[in-house]
Amino acid sequence: MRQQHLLLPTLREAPTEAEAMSHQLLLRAGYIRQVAAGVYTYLPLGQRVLQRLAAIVRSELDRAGAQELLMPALQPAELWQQSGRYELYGPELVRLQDRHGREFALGPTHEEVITSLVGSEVSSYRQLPLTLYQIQTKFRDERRPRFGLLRGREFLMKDAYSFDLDLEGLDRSYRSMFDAYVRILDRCGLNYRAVEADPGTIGGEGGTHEFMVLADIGEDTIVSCTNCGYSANMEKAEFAAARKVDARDSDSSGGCEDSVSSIAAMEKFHTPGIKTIEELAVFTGAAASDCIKTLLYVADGRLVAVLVRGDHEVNEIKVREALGAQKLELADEAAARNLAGVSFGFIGPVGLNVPLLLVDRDAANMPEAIVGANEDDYHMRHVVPGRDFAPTLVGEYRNAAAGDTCPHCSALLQFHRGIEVGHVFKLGTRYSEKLGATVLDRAGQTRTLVMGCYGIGVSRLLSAIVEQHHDPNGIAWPAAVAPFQVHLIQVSLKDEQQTALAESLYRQLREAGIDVLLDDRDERPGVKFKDADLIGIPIRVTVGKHAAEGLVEVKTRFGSADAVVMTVDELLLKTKGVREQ
Ligand code: 9G3
Repeated sequence: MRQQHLLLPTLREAPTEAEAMSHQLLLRAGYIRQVAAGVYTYLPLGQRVLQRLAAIVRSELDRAGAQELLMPALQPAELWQQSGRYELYGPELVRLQDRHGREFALGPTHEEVITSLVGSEVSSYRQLPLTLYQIQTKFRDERRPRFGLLRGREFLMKDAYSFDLDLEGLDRSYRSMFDAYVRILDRCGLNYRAVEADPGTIGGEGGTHEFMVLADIGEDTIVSCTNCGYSANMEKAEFAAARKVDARDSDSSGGCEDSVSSIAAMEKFHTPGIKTIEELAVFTGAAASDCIKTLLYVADGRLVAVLVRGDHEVNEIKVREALGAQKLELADEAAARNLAGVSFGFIGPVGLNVPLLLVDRDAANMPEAIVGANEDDYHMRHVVPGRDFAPTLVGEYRNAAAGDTCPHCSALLQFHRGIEVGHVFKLGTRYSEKLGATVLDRAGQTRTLVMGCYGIGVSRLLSAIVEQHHDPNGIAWPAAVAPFQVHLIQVSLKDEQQTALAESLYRQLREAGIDVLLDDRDERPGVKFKDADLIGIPIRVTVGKHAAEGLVEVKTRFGSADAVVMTVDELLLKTKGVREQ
């Protein structure tokens, strides 16, 4: 392609509104433009990368035996009512009416449509296993669209659905998709982890894994073992229980019982305006780990207090599971006032009037603690769990934290930020039951299909790759996904020898099956090279001062190696097979 007539509007300055580096670079390098919050146009270069990604996804899914189809974005509300999800999802589900007043949704995902289809069209076990997929635009009205393509309201997703007769079949289908995802992300040149995840509201019965691209901008925290390969997202991550006796308690001979008698009676003290653990630690000179945080939640309508050590964070998934609750939300400040007559910062467990008091194991094991006094501007010290308040339940209700060790091998856990680009779920029969997807088995018995579902955010993948493949000058695409393989730059349009060589090379490279972008613009060399660095095509070929001798300068976008002067034949040899790696 000739750059002169290519719609490739590069920007000198980083757009101020773009928080993520990938968002800035995709705007600056002319890959995308924003149309509305979380809604983007893919310019020609952006579209080329999306097509490359889609091709990688297709080839690996086809290889795994999945079949491509295309379902509508416009979905009748009835299907969502049948699955029970029309009410379950709030404003995130984009709803609309047709001219007759019939209700529809713009598909945020396609479990309903596909299960209904397979329910009508598949009737025998002989047609199984079956995995179907599509690459299609999805709609989710996110509260906070952010980071460009990383959290959009309209985005491109590959979604796949497997149908099996039994759980063993599901395990095979799941494994085969999992393996395809590994190959896809490897081909995209990504540094990622497949982590154990929580099935969330979609309600999986078996396992679920997330594929997380390691990047600081990522909205998720990944916990992984430094020794054995265990990795999970923060919601799901477990850790080995700490030893019962605290290090500070080294003069006591054993368990809490011995030390309790030596601890003073609890005592209220004045802490004017001190509302956070950080303020409390500064004010008292104690460590955050000497304090206990008390948080109020509403679990399926019931009020619950959850206690964790001051330096720990509550894990709401673990709390929800311990309570067997569907829904868990932080209570609002009015509830705190109502209950204890105090504001949030001064709530504590002593004499607190809640039916359920969940205490994290590490908080329960503290010899003594500083807690809120349930009175504005006061805290209590020398509070002994068990002596001064009685937990309803003690368990693991917190997130893993620095210093925690692996639940399997006890090595130290480490933490990374990650961008979720893929997710595989074992769904079970939840949708097939509701939407009546059954087949007859070998014995002529009716069996409900066992499903899995598998997603890859294709547009998110594009951003995630840029997060991992850039430098201060711009993007540096892995060859397999680059919009072009070679960027051919003619330094001066006035030099006839350069024109002759550039045109002949352009033709020869294309004849060799290589995607070439020819910079034939009448611009200063500095502008051309700056744009080339920004755009990030892997191989840069400059036709300049050596053109008369038939020589070109070749430089790769990544690595610091200097440009190499070579003949056209050497170049043709070098560019052969760059895509295949
Ligand atoms: C909705 C809305 C938002 C949603 C969903 C439904 C996320 C929803 C989970 C999934 C699960 C899998 C197929 C591909 C793999 C992932 N956000 N999820 O179901 F109505 Cl508004 O989409 N779907």
